[in-house]
Amino acid sequence: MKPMWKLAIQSRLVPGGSLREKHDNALRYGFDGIELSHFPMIDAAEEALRDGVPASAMCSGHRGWFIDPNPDQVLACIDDVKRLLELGAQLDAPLIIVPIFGRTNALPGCGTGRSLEADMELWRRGLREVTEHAERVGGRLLVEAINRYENSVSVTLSDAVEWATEMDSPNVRAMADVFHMNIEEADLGDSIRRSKGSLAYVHLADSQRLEPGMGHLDFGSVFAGLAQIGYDGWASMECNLSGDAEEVLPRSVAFLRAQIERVQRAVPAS
Ligand code: LER
Ligand code: MN
Repeated sequence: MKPMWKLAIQSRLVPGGSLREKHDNALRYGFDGIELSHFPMIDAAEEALRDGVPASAMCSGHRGWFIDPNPDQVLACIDDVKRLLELGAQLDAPLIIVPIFGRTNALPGCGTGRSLEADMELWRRGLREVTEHAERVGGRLLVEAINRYENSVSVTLSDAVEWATEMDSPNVRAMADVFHMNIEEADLGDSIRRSKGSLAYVHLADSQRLEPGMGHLDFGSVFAGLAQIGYDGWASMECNLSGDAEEVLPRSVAFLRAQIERVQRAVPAS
């Protein structure tokens, strides 16, 4: 039976001195591709283009944040995101974005220094600006939801879907990260089913953010949800590794493929 989803892994997790070597090692471990996860991302995207290395997506890696406490860093973020959209259009790889990483109202003294309303308005303005650029250059954006301890603006999958939907653009979609969902969602499969129409990418990790197979996350529920909405995109491992990549990555990809096969047998795709 044809596998429903392509499995990727973040490039930082794969041994290799170049993206080409990382890509080839990832395929040898059983993955279908790599997601770029570098800082600065612009350098990695340029290397991928130069060496003809395909990428499933680019994960942030720009300067600053859309709601950075420092206004200069907000401008730097938008500049880099625009450049990454141009490179992503040539690579055919979407750019994963979040409002900010590591600033949250859920922990004392960790906010941005603005009100939640002001943060939301700044994010809305930035997202609108980069959406218009994406449309001009043919790039794609994925709005990710990350848990309450990492930001306060795009926390649940329905938040990410709402932000993406508000942009009303074929170039902007939502993405799910099951590690964050395991903290924020009551039912992983249900939340995925409700994201139908907007969901365009998935990050995979186990409950403690080690590689899938090492924790108690309900991958059966995740994959059943994806099957039920007829998802046919990438699912990419973003996690920490419990041991040597050569040993743990082939084991984890085999675990994922077994889970997917089980769901594929049980749930007819819609
Ligand atoms: C951060 O926790 C995360 O999940 C990344 O994908 C954010 O870009
Ligand atoms: Mn993620």
